[in-house]
Amino acid sequence: MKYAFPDNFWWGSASSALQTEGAREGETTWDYWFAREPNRFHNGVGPQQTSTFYQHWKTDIQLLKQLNHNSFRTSISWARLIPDGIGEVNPEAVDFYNQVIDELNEQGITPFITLFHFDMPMAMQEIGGWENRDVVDAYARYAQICFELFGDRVLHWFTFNEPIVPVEGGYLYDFHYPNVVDFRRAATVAYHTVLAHAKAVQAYRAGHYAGEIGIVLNLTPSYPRSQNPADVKAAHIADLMFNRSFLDPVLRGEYPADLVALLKSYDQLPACKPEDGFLIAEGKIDLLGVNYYQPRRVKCRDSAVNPQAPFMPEWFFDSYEMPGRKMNPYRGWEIYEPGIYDILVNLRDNYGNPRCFISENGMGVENEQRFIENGQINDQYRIEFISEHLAWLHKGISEGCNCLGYHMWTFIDNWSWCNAYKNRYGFIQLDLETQKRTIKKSGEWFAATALNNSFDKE
Ligand code: BGP
Repeated sequence: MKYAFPDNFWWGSASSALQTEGAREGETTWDYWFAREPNRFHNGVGPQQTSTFYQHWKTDIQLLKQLNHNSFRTSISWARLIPDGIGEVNPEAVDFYNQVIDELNEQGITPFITLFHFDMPMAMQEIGGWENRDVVDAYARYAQICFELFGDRVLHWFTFNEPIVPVEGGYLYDFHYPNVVDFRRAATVAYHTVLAHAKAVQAYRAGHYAGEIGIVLNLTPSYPRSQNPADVKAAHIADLMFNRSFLDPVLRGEYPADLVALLKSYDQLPACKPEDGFLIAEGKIDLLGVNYYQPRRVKCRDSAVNPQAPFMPEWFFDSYEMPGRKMNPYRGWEIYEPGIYDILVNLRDNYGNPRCFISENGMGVENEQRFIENGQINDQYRIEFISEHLAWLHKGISEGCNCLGYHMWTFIDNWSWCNAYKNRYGFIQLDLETQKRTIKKSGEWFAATALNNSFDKE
């Protein structure tokens, strides 16, 4: 069967500043944490060892062109642009981002720009990070500076990439700095992130810039083990906590009432100001980026909660390992292609069918060198992964879902948070020693699909 996509469908990939650019003047929480606990990072490889986009941006954009990208998302590094988070703008950073943006546009690759992709400037973390409302204001200033500097040529802005991840990693589950385990502080961080998002949207509207503004959320559809009411309730609470805590404010302009009631009953609500509600209502977006990697399967808890243990989302559900599930063993994530369709249908039916696109989808694989044939990685598994997700996405579009594009994670193999270079995601293989780039089979497949705006599959 031929899967054809609508005209002007966005074909591309995503990356982020910290994972690709390399050394910069302003320190982030990642540099700070790595200097103190390198053992937390796979093979002790830290955020300095990247794919050196700062040096190779021009030839890398040539490679994007070779992959027939018509769009590409990366982020601006707040710490590079404003090293102390709040003070002077670094003119070298302005030059760098201007060159990248101009070159992308010149090559016919529409730049999609994220303002914050997990990379908190250390100077901002030192005053409390997202727990401090002053950081919300500093972020809003940074966003406004970006709109002023680049808003004439960047027409698709994203305030945050996966804002729940720094909440989970930094304040619940110990995989980002500052390694706090405290739900109320996590809720405060999440809440302030929503306020920061809304302030940036407000500034964007006030400036009457030419483009549109949105956010990128990692949506994990919550599937209950069964239709038993206890399992259904468990899935509903997981959905409230992990999806709707951001999805509802940015699309509906308010939090789900049952999430607020639940957190209130456990005394976990962050401190709110009366005017916050108006601000959040103004944070509604034009475009939603959806990152989809894995579903979340849950069941009701089998055991009682230990009342001495810290309050956690898992007080309300257990994770459920569905027999026969397909796994990506390297990352430990389930692969469930229909999830992409379920997300789009949920957006269509419950959120007014917003303009959206798949902003990340991907498969990290360890030791890909074993698949080298005639000097090229033959990553047939990745081609299957993409085409099966695209088939479900296509079904969603044919049923009226407003999905405008598909971006893969990622372009060139890049540094990943605590996993460093363990799992490779790229269309292009990176030789860490030489920095040589070699297009994988999946890159060729994607280039052909983007060119034809379609692909064939049984
Ligand atoms: C997303 C992030 C990316 C990227 C990707 C792959 O959550 O937006 O930055 O890293 O996941 O995940 P990982 O690198 O953890 O394997």
